[in-house]
Amino acid sequence: MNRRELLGGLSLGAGGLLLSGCDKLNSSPGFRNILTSAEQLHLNSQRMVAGGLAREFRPDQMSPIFRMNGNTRPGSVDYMAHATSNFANWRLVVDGLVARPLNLSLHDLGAFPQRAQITRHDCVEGWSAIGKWQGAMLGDVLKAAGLSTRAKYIVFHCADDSNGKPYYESIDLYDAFHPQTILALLMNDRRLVIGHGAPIRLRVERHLGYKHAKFVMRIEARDQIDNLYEGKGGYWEDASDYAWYAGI
Ligand SMILES: Nc1nc2c(c(=O)[nH]1)N[C@H]1C(S)=C(S)[C@@H](COP(=O)(O)O)O[C@H]1N2
Ligand SMILES: [Mo]
Repeated sequence: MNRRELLGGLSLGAGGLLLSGCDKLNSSPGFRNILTSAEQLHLNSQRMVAGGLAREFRPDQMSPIFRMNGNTRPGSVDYMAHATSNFANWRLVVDGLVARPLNLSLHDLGAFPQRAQITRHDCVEGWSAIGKWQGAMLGDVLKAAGLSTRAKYIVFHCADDSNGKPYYESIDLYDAFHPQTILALLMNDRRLVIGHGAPIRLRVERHLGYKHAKFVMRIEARDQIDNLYEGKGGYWEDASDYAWYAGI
């Protein structure tokens, strides 16, 4: 599929922030349920900060070593087959509340405008690292799929699981259309290695490490997340009461 076919004649903006949609989201009952009142305050104050962009660093500030953390190699037969064939037949599914569900190859994702950013990753376990990430802006992919006005959350379904529970994460539309929210294909100018989430991983800057879903296989647009798995919006949110809005 070339880019023109993919976008179906849509005009893509610059991936601008959905500032006007934000108030609407914050006041909807489903949205409030998922946040504690402290998280809601944190979300509001962080988003009022000018521009709302995460700090970007210079190439000479990149960490010489970037740890791998959490799951570093999904064990499913399906994923292992993709890894063996270097992800040639891998497809990203984009579905749920969209007008045009998509099946995107790595080549298709590479045909979207690419954004590169050097940012700091902060893990709750107490380590940070600065790395360079490049990939398609999630907002552009969602526009290509014709995101429904009913969608409130974007869910990332991953290839790995822990203790039989699939890894997943979710974000709201503000973060989904944030210009620094990308589906990273490259890390430090190379194809993502398996340990860091090959073939693609989410970068949702200004959030803690666990929100940056690795091994993303499917992106689903939903109007609710409290009816998914254990209802907290992510693997760690369900497992350990980690905050859903993990802003930093
Ligand atoms: N699919 C998946 N994504 C994941 C994890 C995981 O175990 N599985 N771990 C998270 C955590 S806690 C962190 S800190 C980062 C680690 O990313 P890295 O391995 O590239 O350092 O990935 C996050 N995304
Ligand atoms: Mo982490």
